[in-house]
Amino acid sequence: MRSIEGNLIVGDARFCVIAARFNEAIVTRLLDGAVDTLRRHGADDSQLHVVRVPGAFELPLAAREAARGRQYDGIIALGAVIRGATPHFDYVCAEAAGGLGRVSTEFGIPVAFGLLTCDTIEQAMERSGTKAGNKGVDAALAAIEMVNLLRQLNA
Ligand code: INI
Repeated sequence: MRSIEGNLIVGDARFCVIAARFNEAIVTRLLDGAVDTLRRHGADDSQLHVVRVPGAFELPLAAREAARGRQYDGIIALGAVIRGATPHFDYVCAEAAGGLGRVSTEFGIPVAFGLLTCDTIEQAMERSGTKAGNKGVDAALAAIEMVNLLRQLNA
């Protein structure tokens, strides 16, 4: 049996990190985690572009344009959607998740889903660098692994 999996070495891969500005205090922690992870796995600053968008709803369009240009090997989408008193949360989450998934499959490029979808700010804090880890770190690791997996699958 041959097992194929991506390693966690950045090598010459280029990454676009797209981060929402909404819930800035949380997203900054995700962004710091993602950038730190990419650097620790070998990326230098010439291999990293950070793009800011207003909110999670805008992540798919920015990801689509980043993918269309073919200058990146992987995309990491970061944001935090926190439930309020209306159904707004559900619309933003559905658009972001569905849209990012479609960009990934349509363009054949890894788009890591670093979007927190939480009921409370406390849950978001826990998942952005405190007791439940950092979803930005996880997303960056997933992107590196998938870039390397695709390189093997397409070799
Ligand atoms: N955007 C977020 O990233 N997180 C949220 O929690 C959020 N809420 O709750 O409203 C949010 N809304 C803004 C949305 O993503 C768009 O930027 C806005 O609707 C303009 O298109």
